[in-house]
Amino acid sequence: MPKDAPPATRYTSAHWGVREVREDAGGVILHALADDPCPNAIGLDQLTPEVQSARVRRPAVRESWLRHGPGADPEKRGQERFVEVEWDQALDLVAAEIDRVRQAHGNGAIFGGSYGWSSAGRFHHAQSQVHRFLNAAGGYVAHRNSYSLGAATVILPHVLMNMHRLMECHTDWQTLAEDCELFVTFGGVPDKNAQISAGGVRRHHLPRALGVMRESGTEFVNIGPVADNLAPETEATWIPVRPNTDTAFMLALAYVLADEELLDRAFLASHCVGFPQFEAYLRGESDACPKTPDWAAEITGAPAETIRDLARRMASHRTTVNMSWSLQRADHGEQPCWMLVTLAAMLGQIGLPGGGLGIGYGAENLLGSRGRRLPGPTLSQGINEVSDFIPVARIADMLLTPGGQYTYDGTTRTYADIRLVYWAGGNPFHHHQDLTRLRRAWAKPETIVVNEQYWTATARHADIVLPATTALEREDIGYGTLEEHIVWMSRASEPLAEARDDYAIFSALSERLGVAQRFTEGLDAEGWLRRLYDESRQRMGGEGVDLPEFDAFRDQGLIELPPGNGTVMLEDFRRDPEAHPLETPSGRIEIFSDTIAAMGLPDCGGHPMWFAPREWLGAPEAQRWPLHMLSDQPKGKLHSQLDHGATSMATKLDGREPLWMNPADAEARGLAEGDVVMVHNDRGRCLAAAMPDARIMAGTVRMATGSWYHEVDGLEIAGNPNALTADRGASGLSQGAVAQSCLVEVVRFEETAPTPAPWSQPAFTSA
Ligand SMILES: Nc1nc2c(c(=O)[nH]1)N[C@H]1C(S)=C(S)[C@@H](COP(=O)(O)OP(=O)(O)OC[C@H]3O[C@@H](n4cnc5c(=O)[nH]c(N)nc54)[C@H](O)[C@@H]3O)O[C@H]1N2
Ligand SMILES: Nc1nc2c(c(=O)[nH]1)N[C@H]1C(S)=C(S)[C@@H](COP(=O)(O)OP(=O)(O)OC[C@H]3O[C@@H](n4cnc5c(=O)[nH]c(N)nc54)[C@H](O)[C@@H]3O)O[C@H]1N2
Ligand SMILES: [Mo]
Repeated sequence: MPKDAPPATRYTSAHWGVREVREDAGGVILHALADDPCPNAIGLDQLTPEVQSARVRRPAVRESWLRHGPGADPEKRGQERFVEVEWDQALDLVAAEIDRVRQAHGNGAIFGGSYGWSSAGRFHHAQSQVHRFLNAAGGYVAHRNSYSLGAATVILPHVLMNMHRLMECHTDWQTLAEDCELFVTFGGVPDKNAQISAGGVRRHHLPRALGVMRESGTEFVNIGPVADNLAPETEATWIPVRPNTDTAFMLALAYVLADEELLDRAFLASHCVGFPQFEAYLRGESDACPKTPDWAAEITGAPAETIRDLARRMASHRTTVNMSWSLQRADHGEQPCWMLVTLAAMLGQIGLPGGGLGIGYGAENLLGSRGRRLPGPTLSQGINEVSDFIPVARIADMLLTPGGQYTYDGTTRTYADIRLVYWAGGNPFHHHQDLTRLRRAWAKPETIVVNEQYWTATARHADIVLPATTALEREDIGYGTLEEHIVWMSRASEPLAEARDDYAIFSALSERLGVAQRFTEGLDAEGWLRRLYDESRQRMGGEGVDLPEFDAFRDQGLIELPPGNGTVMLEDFRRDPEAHPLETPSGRIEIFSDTIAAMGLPDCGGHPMWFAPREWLGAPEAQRWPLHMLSDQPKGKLHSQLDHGATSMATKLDGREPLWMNPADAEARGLAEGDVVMVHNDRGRCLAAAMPDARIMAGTVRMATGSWYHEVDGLEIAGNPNALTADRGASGLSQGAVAQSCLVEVVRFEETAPTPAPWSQPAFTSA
């Protein structure tokens, strides 16, 4: 570098964006990248005193646990005081407890599933770190799948393809702008959600990509209970339908295609299996119920004529059909995925530019990106000697019913008897459904250890809390699939108080457990960063992408990776299904699946079907709980992260989460904007601020997830929708989470509303 060159720009990265790190007299300031077409402000507030004030500063142990040992007064978790202790004492306690449990009960009594998004860096990724550590220590009960895609991940490999591969092969935005005439989406294309990609976003594509599509002539139709999830630039037509009834709507579209012979029978014969069985169901030959538009109108609330017109338009245009991931986070969540694939197959445009399907355009920035799929850096988690796992959202069932049986993807499984839970990089008291039930389940294990940066509800409900550094306090490598960059994440600030890297914490524990070599392989953090980078550099070299050497990379900071040439989903398969078969048993799209039919499940059959959700506006319970509550992803943050920062707080009313509702529903309850309301059902009660808005259909209310759970005498006061949601599996196939199937009632809160204050330090006492 020449002597007078200005210092190189420094960067950091988070799931919501790559940031420039600048320093002035006032300290470190984070900036969005100047050439990001749709920058956001998430996390720019991370170093503010409000945010830092909720940090875990020192290792802490719950008072009873410290005095009386494992299993002491577990029902007091979340209410008791903590005692701050020295690092050595905390590490000794955790190591001894892991050792006790594995000696007495085996590693199969340790739940290390530890779901959560953690931070963006590829090395200091807490979930990978805790899994690698527990593997080194003999293994743990793991989790499968995600809260994001619980049902889709299980159904799609049977009928189309693996969900991860599907995410990466979505037809890109530019191709859609060139070739898509009609974009029909169930659940919008929410630009609030595309702010995120796992690993970090370099350039945010929405809503510009949608604007370009519109300018190029694409017409948009948005089907679903809310209209504000598709950018105004699209000038979309909104067809309101009741929550969780999309499958019925799609079935009726399919009925019209079949009835008016608007379907592509040649494609169904050459590229699919099982259409005849499905057609018999569609026409009502197998169940005496033809899935006509009139039938669907009753269920969805959309006029039959609207459905008929749309089906005809879809058949006569180059059409992409899309659904948001939220549709499958519901009772029978497999069905909308399977039905969407079936509908696209009937239109016969799969594999054509601008035609076919999308599962989750808008859910993350990477969907529709032109980035190339490249071998980025990954930390190996090692080998788990315990083969046991749960579908991720079955955690409370497992803790409450050890030895209990359940079905999953064609197998019958038994819940383990868990004595120790270790969590790092996730917030179950944000992400799990029915938090009152989770609290009961959480009182079962003898010990709960949590590594956290902040005093979240999960940290407060632990026995031992170890303070973790944030991504800003360590060096790392940022990389996200299809994001077109790899970035050296500089240390922007020193670790707060006594916080340590998860890697340092697990290194110290592995030392105490005699497995240091297996965990660290003799490397410090920098050694690992060099290794991960060098491995990725070599693999990228094999793909014709030349990366600089490690030291040059570190100096340079941000490296652009070459974009791809555009993608058309399943182009090869369309051209030659023999040469490019799918990974399904038949190699074709399975509209009927022998595999699934053979499972004999009451709640998922051999082809897509309409099953009434267990909770929805058509259920008898809707007499008592007349509003369907959707709980979607928050605009001003990622999940619960930085809930107390200025960007997130700006989305609230007086520190309370808004509850969006139709003006007619508000008026019927005498509510005006900002009124404090109580949202309630048999499972729980929580406070929110009324927000009347005509872009949500009558009968539906919507509240974002992410407010830190703050419960006072059975009332959640910050506005966490998981105080109300139901904790049950989507079906016996996937056992996915069903956050979006939830009935509630809303009333004005007549008492003085307590001020939410979950973002503070817990009560401490001395030993
Ligand atoms: N009702 C309802 N509930 C939902 C959903 C919904 O639609 N409706 N959506 C679901 C979905 S899709 C998801 S993915 C989940 C998300 O749920 P989570 O992924 O659990 O949510 P986060 O808030 O991102 O939790 C990450 C936690 O890790 C901590 N953390 C970050 N970096 C580090 C680190 O380096 N080390 C350590 N030790 N900790 C760190 C953060 O402080 C934070 O507490 O929520 C689910 N819950
Ligand atoms: N800013 C931000 N972005 C995020 C996240 C975040 O926390 N913050 N989380 C990320 C994660 S982990 C995930 S998994 C994705 C999730 O992506 P999605 O699951 O797609 O996101 P949601 O916001 O839950 O829902 C999308 C839209 O679907 C609507 N909807 C809900 N139920 C129904 C229904 O039954 N029918 C129809 N037609 N529409 C329905 C919702 O009201 C919402 O407008 O988002 C990612 N993006
Ligand atoms: Mo997710």
